[in-house]
Amino acid sequence: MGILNVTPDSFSDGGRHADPARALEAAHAMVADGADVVDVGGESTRPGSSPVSPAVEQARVVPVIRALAAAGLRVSVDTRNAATMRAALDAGAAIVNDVSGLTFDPAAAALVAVRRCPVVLMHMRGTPATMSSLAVYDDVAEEVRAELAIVLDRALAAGIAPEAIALDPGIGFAKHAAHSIALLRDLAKLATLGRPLLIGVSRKAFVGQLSGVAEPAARRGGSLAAGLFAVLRGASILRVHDVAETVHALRVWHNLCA
Ligand code: HH2
Repeated sequence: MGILNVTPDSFSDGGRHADPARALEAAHAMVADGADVVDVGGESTRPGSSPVSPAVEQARVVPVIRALAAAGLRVSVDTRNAATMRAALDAGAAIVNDVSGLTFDPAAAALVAVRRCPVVLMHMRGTPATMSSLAVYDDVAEEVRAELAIVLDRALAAGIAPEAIALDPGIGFAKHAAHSIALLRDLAKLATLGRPLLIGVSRKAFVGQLSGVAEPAARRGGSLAAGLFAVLRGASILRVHDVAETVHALRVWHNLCA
């Protein structure tokens, strides 16, 4: 899954794809490089970020999604807002990716159930503005597993088919670096929930901390190492900025493992 943030303020690629023509070019390049899905987001959810209105979010993502879908690309929409999910699906998005696990907007779960689209349910606590203060765990893998199980049950109760759901522990969301590291080491615990796991480690703070690289865009090597480690521990989908490098690394990895 290639990341396409159509935002002015995302933590590593903010402002790069604000112009729709550049966004389309970047998305086509990701697919040519081997991405199966392009994840389009119009709201930064980095720690401490402020929310944008669904209207602003839609003005950013809908034209881009419409153009990408018309060109035959498989698009997911990265949003917490049901109105944006609806507008994105109407514009041709195929997948919903919600960092709140369909808990932020009370209308979201029913919408996804009715539209029968695949959905990524991610774990977080609070909102991007409050989540850092909620990163308190005794056993992070156990607690994230238990909280994701509740999110999964709610989605199933809303009528979403189990086979439409992928789960994501939310690396960096209400997790300090030590929590993200412990979660990746213990990813097998989340696999017991019985759904495919999506992991987003790309350029995140713990990668910077472990590699000693402060600038997010320069964390490519560390991101590749963390992504391969996540696959080794059971991840099925990697959400990444650097598609070509990730695809090359995965090809070498799979061939060596074969
Ligand atoms: N991470 C980000 C955004 N959306 N969705 C899923 N499922 N998993 C993630 O780990 C995830 C996500 C944050 O990264 P990014 O989009 O690069 O930055 P920003 O939120 O600043 O736009």
